[in-house]
Amino acid sequence: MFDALSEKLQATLSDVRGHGTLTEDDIKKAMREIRLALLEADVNFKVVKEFTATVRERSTGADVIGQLNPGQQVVKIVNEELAALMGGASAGISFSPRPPTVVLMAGLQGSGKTTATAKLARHLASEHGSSVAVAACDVYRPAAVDQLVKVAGQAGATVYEKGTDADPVEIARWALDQAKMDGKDVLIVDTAGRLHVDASLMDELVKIRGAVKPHTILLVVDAMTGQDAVNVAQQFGEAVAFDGVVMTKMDGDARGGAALSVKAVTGKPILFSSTGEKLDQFERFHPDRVAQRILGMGDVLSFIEKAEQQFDSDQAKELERKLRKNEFTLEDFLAQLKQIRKMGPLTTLLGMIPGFAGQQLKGLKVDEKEMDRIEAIILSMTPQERRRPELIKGSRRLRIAKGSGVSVQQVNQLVKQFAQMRKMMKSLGSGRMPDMQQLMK
Ligand SMILES: Nc1nc2c(ncn2[C@@H]2O[C@H](COP(=O)(O)OP(=O)(O)O)[C@@H](O)[C@H]2O)c(=O)[nH]1
Ligand SMILES: [Mg+2]
Repeated sequence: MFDALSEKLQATLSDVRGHGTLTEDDIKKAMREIRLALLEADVNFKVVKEFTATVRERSTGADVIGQLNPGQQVVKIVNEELAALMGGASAGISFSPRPPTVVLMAGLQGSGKTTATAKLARHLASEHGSSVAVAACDVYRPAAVDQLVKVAGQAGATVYEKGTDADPVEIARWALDQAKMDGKDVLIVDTAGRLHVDASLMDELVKIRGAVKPHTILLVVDAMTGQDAVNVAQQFGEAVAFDGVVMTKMDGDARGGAALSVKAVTGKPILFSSTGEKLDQFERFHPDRVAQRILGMGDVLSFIEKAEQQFDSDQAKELERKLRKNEFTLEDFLAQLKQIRKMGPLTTLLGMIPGFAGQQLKGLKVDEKEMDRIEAIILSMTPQERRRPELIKGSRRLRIAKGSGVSVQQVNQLVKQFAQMRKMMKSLGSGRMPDMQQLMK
């Protein structure tokens, strides 16, 4: 999949990559080609618009950084934004501290729920060593229970079923009790779909959800249905909030529009992808790897990464020297701020650190607007003022405030905080960065 998109993006970017400088026209042309490629891949048009706007904004003014030319930076930006579009860092299902962890599978008829239930069971058993049971709650089609018994059996999972005469909500509740008694780590609840999202489907799901209190609700959607899959996901999300998507039949989808749009439209990432009917054709979805595969520039991207690391470590050494000698200026501070922001929203970054679950991060919001303001204030200073903030007095303050659209008090505050920070760093006498959170209070 992604073949056509991949080919077009690669052509555009290898064109751009050779450029030592990029004019506005070069960028415009590249963005036009990227927009077309994404639209042809059946990506939601609003998503395309936002994507190209972000890439354009980040690419404009791309400068030579270290060994990287502007064209290479555009490649890097497209790569990063593609990954971000699909959800950034890869996420898995969340396990309950008190087993069994319950996973509820939802989706339309034929989307691949039953198959994905068995595949997920197999995946969790082999990757996490979990003992897995599945519950057969699709009682509307006689063959549905048999199908689950067969595939889940192949996957080595225990199947809890009561045929097709029992009530699905009762089956779910009973299966949870069984799973507890049997000491299962995970219970995956397979449910019935409908041809369309309708009230009775949602009603049943809500009841099953109430009965088993799932830790994760996975929405199974068929990639081959393109934007329909995205619309279905949106409708589902409005009725029954889900945590992540299982994108199935990726093997039959040449374009990739659903995979590229669903996160942006629903806010929920793809957690797993299914690429065939066989049990092992199922894997965790890694947006960054998929983005790299689409761009097909493994070597270029790893060169870019290395050049950047080199640049970062050169910068870090210089910074350390300055800190030791107390030569750290507002200009350096601005460069640091930019460096950090370049890596993406701070909360996302923190979220990638192992051990930081999404929950714990909620109280820890870094105010991006505040960072914008600090940047604006520093940018409104003359280079001399940035180097010697003690010059900033009287009319200079007013000029800076006006230039950056803030109050004189806010300029004062920044200058004061910076002075404190410098003092603090001097006493530390090491290359350690001060606590940004403290600084921004
Ligand atoms: N090619 C392909 N077929 C799939 C994939 N996932 C499911 N299927 C097939 O799609 C059909 C419907 O799947 P099923 O699990 O019964 O869907 P459900 O109605 O949502 O439970 C079956 O024939 C599956 O073998 C996939 O990733 N690739
Ligand atoms: Mg089924």
